[in-house]
Amino acid sequence: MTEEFGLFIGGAWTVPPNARRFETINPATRESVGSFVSGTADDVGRAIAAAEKAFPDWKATPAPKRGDLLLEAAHRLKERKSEVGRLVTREMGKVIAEGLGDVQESIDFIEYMAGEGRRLFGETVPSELRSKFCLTVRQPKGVVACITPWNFPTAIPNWKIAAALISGNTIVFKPASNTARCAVEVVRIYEEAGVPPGVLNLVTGSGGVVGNALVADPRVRTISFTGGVETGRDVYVRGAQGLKMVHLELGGKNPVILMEDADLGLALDGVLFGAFGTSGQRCTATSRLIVHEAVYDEFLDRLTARLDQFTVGDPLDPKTGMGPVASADQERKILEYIAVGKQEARLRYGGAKLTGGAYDRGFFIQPTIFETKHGTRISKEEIFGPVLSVIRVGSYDEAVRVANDVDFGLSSSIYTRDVNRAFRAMDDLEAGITYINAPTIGAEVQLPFGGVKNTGNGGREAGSVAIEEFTEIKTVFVDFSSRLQKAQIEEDGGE
Ligand code: TXE
Repeated sequence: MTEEFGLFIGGAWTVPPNARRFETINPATRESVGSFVSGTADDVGRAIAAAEKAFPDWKATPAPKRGDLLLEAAHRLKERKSEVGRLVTREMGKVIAEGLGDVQESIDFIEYMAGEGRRLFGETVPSELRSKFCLTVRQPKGVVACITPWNFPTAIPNWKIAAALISGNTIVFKPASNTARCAVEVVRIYEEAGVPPGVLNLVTGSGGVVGNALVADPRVRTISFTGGVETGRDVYVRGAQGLKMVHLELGGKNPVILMEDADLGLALDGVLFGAFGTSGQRCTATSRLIVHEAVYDEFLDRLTARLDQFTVGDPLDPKTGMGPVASADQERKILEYIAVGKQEARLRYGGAKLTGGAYDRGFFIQPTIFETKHGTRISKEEIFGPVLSVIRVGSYDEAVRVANDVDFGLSSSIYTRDVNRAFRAMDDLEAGITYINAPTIGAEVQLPFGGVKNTGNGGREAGSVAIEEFTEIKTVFVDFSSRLQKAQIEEDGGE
């Protein structure tokens, strides 16, 4: 019997009359995980109204007290880490070590943001006039919408929710439909921690209905969105009609550059983890390997030999290297790209859906490597699956040219022992994140996360800057001279 879940509006789990439902499934087995309400525009309206009602009191709650609530949430999540980590793996398909990592990232970020409650720094700035004091304070924006994808089903929602809450906003949270059960658990943690009614609301349902209603409603001032480029662009354009702040975290086509002087053993571990961790379904996944010709053949031989040892299968088994991809849609899209790759490039490894036995129940694809020239579709478009494009280059300059010649700029990496070259790469790579001698994945919550070009529109999540997305800066002038003083205008009226 599939467990049924409602919407969380105004502090209560509710099921609207005549609600339509959808189910999520385990992508390794197709077993049902839970049944959820397909929210309507009406439900979104009620959630926004609840958030609006809760806002004044939450705004007035001292930020350190808001921080206490976050600490309590982090504490509860810590106690339930293994249970929630297993749920992430069951509903999304990433291997259990990564499912637990997803939850740990949530815990780390919630704790980090709790501390922000005792900072939320403004500035004091000198005035050009006597007896005048100038400062800035941060204020919340009001009702914010958090729209999230399925690839980090607890971490990405928590990146948004914890930053929005500590800043004093109230929230309507709309998760990706195929990880709705994880979203329920995220909300329950805050509920158990004592979040006041209406401060955090959850409306499950489709992007077309729930997402659109959130974007269209004038009461929502800020939209924080992580997902695909096309959806993000659409949300941005429609949000602009209402002059909303729209914060976007979109795709990547992240390169590892491997120079001739690199530690190849180190790079081997990094590329395997970067390309095939989470079945390649991370926005920072290593999807291009740009290799100097001097080490090209040796490295590829070693890489494919390592893949022969790699197990694809049950993500709950700790020995499994790679689980299924997240959904039937993901499987179809990735297999389409593999078919394109077979036309335009040389298939070096994998390249097929895994079938037979337990594989037939889920969405399993072989780790896949193509050798390709730069410029093919598979070398430039985001595939979001376990597919690595390898490109041969003759020099550092060529490697950087190739690395930068894509529409995205999220993460990047170079393996080299030459310190000068490493520092040059920090400057030269067009990306929001550059790793030296480490793969393109591995964000830490205390550092900003985001990218350039089509990866977003300039904002950053995580780190101390996470609150910028969710706060307005108010400038305050205090004139204690007891007379009218005029900035920029001479006292005697002269020039
Ligand atoms: O994302 P979508 P999907 C990429 C990746 C993937 C593709 C599609 O390439 O294959 O995007 O994934 C909600 N108004 N990334 O379908 O559609 C939707 O319900 C408002 C990269 O999951 O962008 C979900 O909650 N919201 C990315 C969220 O938007 C709408 C991570 C994201 O859905 C909406 C995930 C609308 N009109 C996917 N339509 C990364 N790089 O991290 C949908 N949504």
